[in-house]
Amino acid sequence: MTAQPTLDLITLGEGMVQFGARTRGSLRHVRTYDVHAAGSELNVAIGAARLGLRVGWISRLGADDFGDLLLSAARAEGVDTSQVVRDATDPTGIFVVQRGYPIDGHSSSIYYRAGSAGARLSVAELDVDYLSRTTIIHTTGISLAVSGELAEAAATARAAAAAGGAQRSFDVNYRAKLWSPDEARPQVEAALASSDIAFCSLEDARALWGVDDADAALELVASLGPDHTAVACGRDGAIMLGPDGVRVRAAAVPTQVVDTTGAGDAFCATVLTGIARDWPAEMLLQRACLVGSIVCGVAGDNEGIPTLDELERVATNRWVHR
Ligand code: KDG
Repeated sequence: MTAQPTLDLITLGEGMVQFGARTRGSLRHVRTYDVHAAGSELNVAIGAARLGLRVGWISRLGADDFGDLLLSAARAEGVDTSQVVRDATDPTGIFVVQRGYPIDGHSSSIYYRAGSAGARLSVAELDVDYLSRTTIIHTTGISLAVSGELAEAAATARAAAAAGGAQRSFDVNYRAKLWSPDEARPQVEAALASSDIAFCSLEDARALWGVDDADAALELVASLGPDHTAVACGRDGAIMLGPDGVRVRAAAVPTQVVDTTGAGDAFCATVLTGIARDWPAEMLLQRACLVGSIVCGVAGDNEGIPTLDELERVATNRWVHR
């Protein structure tokens, strides 16, 4: 007998605490920080849960206060954390966001994640039965870059979920601070080739394949095999190709940008929610761009992701201000 899926989505990857500088400028001179729960795959888990999916997050955290912070953040959103392992030895990873310096309008992430608990997720810690009970599994290129152990765990988890009938989702999420384009390209291409749903920002396509045009990026990624391919282009919106071969486009929603970190994850969370809930393609992409832009207007990676009810009220002009 085939077990019925009990989750709509599982994400797997390292959670991190973000220290976001409150002021612009070099970190040498920053004295105050806001603290946020972050990490790409945790952001996607939180976002999709807020949008109404049943979500599980697989990860490893230090047995420290920052690990408690991330666990509480996931649980507060209703994300199932039964598969999060605590590590008594290694710490939870953190990163610091420097703003508007030295390039106006741009943030830089400074990682303190070497030797973190999250990098040590091993195949032996995966529960195959849990993995076989989801409709979608989502991982990113960050896990491929962080450690061989985490990369292997991600690949094994994807295969186990697929064996149970899940769709495999992958976001390229290229991080130049973690590996070079030449190191990343073959691994990213292999992951895309074994994915049903693929995400690649135009920025990532430029870094990995030197592609400058959104349609060319979409065609390149789609040619590797996924049924659904989405390319997010920041202020220029997004395009998506579905299994029916139809290409849809959506414009970005102008916003006063506070912090773009996490916008790509919010976009992914919305697309995955739309796929899980069978939203029509155009509506799905418009909603994903809208959520991405709302997140850009709020500090933190995932705090700006709306609930499904909020999203619908904004998208259909039914938001009541007072
Ligand atoms: O997408 C946002 C992430 O980049 C951030 O939360 C930190 O996971 C992170 C990473 O590895 O860059």
